[in-house]
Amino acid sequence: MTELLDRLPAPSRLDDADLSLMLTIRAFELKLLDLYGRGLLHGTTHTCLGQEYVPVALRTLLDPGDHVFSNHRGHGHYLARFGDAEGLLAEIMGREGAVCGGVGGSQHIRRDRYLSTGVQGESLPVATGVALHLKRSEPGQVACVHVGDGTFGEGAVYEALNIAALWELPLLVVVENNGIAQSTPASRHLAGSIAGRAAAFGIDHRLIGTADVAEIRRVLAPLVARTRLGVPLVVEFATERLGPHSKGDDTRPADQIRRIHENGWYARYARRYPDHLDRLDAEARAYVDAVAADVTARPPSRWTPS
Ligand SMILES: Cc1ncc(C[n+]2csc(CCOP(=O)(O)OP(=O)(O)O)c2C)c(N)n1
Repeated sequence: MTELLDRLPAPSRLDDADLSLMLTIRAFELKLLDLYGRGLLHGTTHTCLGQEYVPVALRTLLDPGDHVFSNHRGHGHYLARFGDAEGLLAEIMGREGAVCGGVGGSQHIRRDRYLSTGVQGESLPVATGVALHLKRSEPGQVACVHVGDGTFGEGAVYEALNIAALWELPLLVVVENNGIAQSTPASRHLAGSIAGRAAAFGIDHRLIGTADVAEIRRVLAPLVARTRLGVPLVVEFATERLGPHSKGDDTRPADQIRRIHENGWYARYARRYPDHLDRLDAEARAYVDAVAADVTARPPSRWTPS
């Protein structure tokens, strides 16, 4: 996968809003690991370091009437949808202002048409049901669901794909294939391919091997427009997980991680547009520092079951 990314041409220049969002997501995730390291966070968390561009690229292809189903690695999905770093950090830290009163934490967030879950494979059937509802009641809207390559081993995924194809549902399945599931490389858990599995249900599949946001949008725009008409789609991003699975549990050799760093969107962009990256990165980090200082000082969140 690294080799695939390595052969790509230099990225095209991002507009400020996209780059700023990608850098804010990265700064947010780095801040979480820092807070954990200092004993200020509890439970677990899974960062999307390296994969930030996926929800940012999709952002302009989705509209507020679409549903987004996220997974355990969902902070970037949330921030790309709402841009609400305060509410998310407060949720993760269990502080006042938390999106879900602090009971959802890192992995279980519901807001408007956004839902995340830490249960692998749970979201596909739920998103399929919502896609059926959308087809009947709000034609033109899609249900977009993010899953990892490891989650493609869950049986529920196939029941959902079967129904989505059979009933021609507006379901957009985004597979963030980072080549590893916790500590198991895809070569050890995935027989065949994601493309082959989609094909088995007659579902169209696209492999995205670039982190270039403009290029991703160019390729996906017509396909997402078609999904809105009831043609389900599996989009597989050949991506890389830069950080550990959760906090300190990276089983990969150091030189592999170094290569992922060097080939990732951040390093590529920094080499091509150093001034643009430095300016917006400094702003993103300062913003996240301020959010963290503010949220850390807040009292615990309260939640009353209704
Ligand atoms: C039903 C279920 N089984 C196991 C787990 C534990 N678990 C959490 S993340 C994960 C690996 C997921 O891998 P993948 O889908 O490739 O996503 P990635 O972590 O690479 O983003 C596992 C096994 C879980 N959360 N839910």
